[in-house]
Amino acid sequence: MPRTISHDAYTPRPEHRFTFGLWTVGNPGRDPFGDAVRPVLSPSYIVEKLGALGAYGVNFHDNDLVPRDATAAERDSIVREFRKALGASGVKVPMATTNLFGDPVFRDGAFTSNDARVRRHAIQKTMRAMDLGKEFGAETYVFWGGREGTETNAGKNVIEAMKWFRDALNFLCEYSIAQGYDYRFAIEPKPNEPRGDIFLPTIGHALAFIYTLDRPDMVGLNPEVAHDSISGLDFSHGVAQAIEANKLFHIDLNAQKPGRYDQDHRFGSEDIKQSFFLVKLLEDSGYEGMRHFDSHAYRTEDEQGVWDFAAGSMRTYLILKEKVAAFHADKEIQHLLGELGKRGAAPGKRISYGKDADAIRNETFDLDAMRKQGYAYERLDQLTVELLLGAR
Ligand code: GCO
Ligand code: MN
Ligand code: MN
Repeated sequence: MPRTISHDAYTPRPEHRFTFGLWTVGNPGRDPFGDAVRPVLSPSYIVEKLGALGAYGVNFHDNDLVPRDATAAERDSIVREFRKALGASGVKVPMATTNLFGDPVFRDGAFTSNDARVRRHAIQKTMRAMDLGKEFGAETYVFWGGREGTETNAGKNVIEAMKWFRDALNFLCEYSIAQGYDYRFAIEPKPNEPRGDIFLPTIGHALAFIYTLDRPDMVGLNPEVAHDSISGLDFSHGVAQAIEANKLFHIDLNAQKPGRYDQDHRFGSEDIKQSFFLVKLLEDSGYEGMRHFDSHAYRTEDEQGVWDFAAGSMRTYLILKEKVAAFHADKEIQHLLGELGKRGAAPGKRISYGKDADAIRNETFDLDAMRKQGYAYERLDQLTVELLLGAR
C-alpha cells in the first residue's frame, strides 16, 4: 500500500532546492552481478512523482531522456512530452550532463581517450547534450569523467591526457559562450570506478586543474559525498575549501562506507555525524545552490521503496537542518564556542604583513600558559553527539 506523505516540519518544499536525477530514482537496480530488479520508469512519470514529493528539480544525462539511437522525430516527441510533464508538475531542470561512459566507444575515456576520433565524438556529444539541457533551462552543466582514467599506466601518457581534458573544457566553455548559454560548468571528482583510477580524483586535484583553464571563472565543482568517502577523506573539508574558493557550483548528496565500491546510498543512511557537519556547512555558509541526491534505492526495493528512498533523503536533510538550528541555540555549546572565539577563533581574525609585521616580530608569548590550555573538544563533540541522538 502506498504510504501517505506526512506534513510536518520536515516536509520538503520546492524552496528547499532538492533535486534528483532521472538516473537516480529511475535506477532499475542492475549491478555487476545481477539483472535489473525494477521496471524502467518513464521520465514523465518520475517528474510527476518527484513533484508530488516536494522536490524542486530533476536533472538528466542526455541519454536518460533521449535514447542513444532515437531519430530526430523521436527526440522531438520525447522533448515535447517531457516539457508537458514539467509544466504540469512545476518541476525544474537546474542541471544537465552528458553520458560519456555507457557507450562502448568510451571504453578508454571520452575527452582523454587515446583515440582522437573518440575525443572529437565526445565533444560533439557534449555540445548536443548542452543544447538539450538548455531547451529545459538548465543552468549548471556537470562533467563527471567516469571513464577518464586507466587500469594500467603502460598505455597512456597522463601529461598528454591532462592537455586533452583541458582542451575539451576550454572548447566547451567557448561553445557555451558562443551559443549564449551562460552555463556554469561543474567538475565532479571521483577516485575510481568504473575505471581502475580516474583522472581528477579529488576536490583538490580538480580545483588545481580549474585554474589552468582559459576561463576559470566559468568552472567550479560538483563534489559528491560518496566519492571522497571512498578515499577515506573528510568530505566537509573538501566542500569547505570549494566554498572558500567560490567554487561550490553544485553538490551530490548520498552516503557511503569508506573504502568500498561506490555505494550511492540514501543521504544520511551511513555516517550521521558527517552528514550533520555537511548540512551545517552548507546552511551556515549560505550556499544557495541545489541539494542534489545522487544516489539510489537499495536493490532489495520495489517501486514503493524508491519513493521511500527519495522522501527519506529530503526528510533527513531537513531533520539535520533543524539540528543545526538546535546546535546554534544550545547554550552550553555556544558557551564553549564563545571561549574559542575569545582565543581568536571568531571569523575575521586575520593577519597581514603590512599591519602586523612589527607586532609579530616583537611579540612576547606566554608559552607555558599556551602549552597547558586545552580546547574542550571532547565536551563539544559529546554535546554534539547527544544533540544528534536526541538527548539534548
Ligand atoms: C557516479 C557519479 C555519477 C554522476 C553523474 C552526473 O559515481 O556514478 O556520481 O552519478 O554524478 O553521471 O554527472
Ligand atoms: Mn557516485
Ligand atoms: Mn555524482
